[in-house]
Amino acid sequence: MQIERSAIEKHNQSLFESHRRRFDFIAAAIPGADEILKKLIDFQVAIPSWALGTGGTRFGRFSEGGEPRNLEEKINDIGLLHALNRSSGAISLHIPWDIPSDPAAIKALAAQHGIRFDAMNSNTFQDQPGQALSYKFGSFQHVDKNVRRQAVEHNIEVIRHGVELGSSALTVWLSDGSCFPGQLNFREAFQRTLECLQEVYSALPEHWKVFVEYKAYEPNFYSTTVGDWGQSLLYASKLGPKAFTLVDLGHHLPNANIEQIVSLLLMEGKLGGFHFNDSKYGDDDLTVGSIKPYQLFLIFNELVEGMDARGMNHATDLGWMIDASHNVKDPLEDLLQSVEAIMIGYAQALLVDRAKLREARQANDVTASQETLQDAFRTDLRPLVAEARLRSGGAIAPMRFFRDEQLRKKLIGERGMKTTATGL
Ligand SMILES: [Mn+2]
Repeated sequence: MQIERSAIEKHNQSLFESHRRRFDFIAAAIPGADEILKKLIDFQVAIPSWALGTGGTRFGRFSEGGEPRNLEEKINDIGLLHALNRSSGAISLHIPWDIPSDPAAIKALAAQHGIRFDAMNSNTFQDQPGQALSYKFGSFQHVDKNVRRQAVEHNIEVIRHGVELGSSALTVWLSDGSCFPGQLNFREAFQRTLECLQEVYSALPEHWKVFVEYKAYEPNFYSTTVGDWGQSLLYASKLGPKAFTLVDLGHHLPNANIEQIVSLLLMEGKLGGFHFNDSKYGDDDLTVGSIKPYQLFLIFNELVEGMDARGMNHATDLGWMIDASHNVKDPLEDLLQSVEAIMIGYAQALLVDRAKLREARQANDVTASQETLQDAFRTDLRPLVAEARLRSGGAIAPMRFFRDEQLRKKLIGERGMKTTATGL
């Protein structure tokens, strides 16, 4: 399904007057609105290929209907998001759920939608049909070197797929760990994992990066072999300059100070990418900004400050991805909400008065420091985000467009009610 340009224009015309009033008001009230707009227009968030279908839990899965049945349809769905918000111009592919049968055709289709290929994701946390050896007791940490070899070869195959598509990064998330005390020798598990990562690292093409994603627990519940940012940083440091830590917001123990983690990783030049989502308890994979929008803002605040301190390009120097699962919402609506929340958090961080904050900190004025941050966080920048969309050809109100045009109903008409996207 292609969205007609004229439909977006009609939508924008109908909302233009009220949008203009709101935008003019905020643009006059804040400093540097034009600079913020430029940065918002450049900022793109990759949509993961596994997030376009309805997610589920081990208790059940309730399909929305009209889900993409193959990689082509997934790219078309991201094309639809990108046409509306102009901020979803990238896809993060999962192998083997989304192996392109014809890479050139897939690349051309993505290009038609203005979508590039962000980090590739390998999978050694599941056994695939026909797979020789099982990952039940881990992959890179496994005591059997043949299992480790199989896992390394899979990752190298993922790199090959990525090269064909023009990607330039590999994300490795391992479910390796142990469920019970005594099951693993921690040191030996670490060493085996490091050796496998080194083999994958040496297979990286020039200009490629590898992101080592950590997770505190699940599916292993006693120990995880890449369990936190310290362990990830240890691997990334031992691997070399192409290796970085990837932060998934849902992969921490409760109440972890993620903004501080981000700040220090950036300081060390070892923050590679992000998986955005939100959570109440654990790796809940909820809509970005739905539970803790202030935390999201504080993270962006450190990102902006830390990237500026290193002279980094906000849009291109880190991998920005969503990693979420949509159990009770329409996946496309959920993704529209997530991207919107990311853009708002980013815009608010750009608004922080850095000079004032520095001054307050130097004076040990804790109250003024908090006020400075909250001034930005409590400013409604939605009209600015909408203006960035408008200027880059998107819709003023993507969610409204999605509903008014009954896009899900149209997708169900095209694809049917009983469809299942590949993935978990
Ligand atoms: Mn993740």
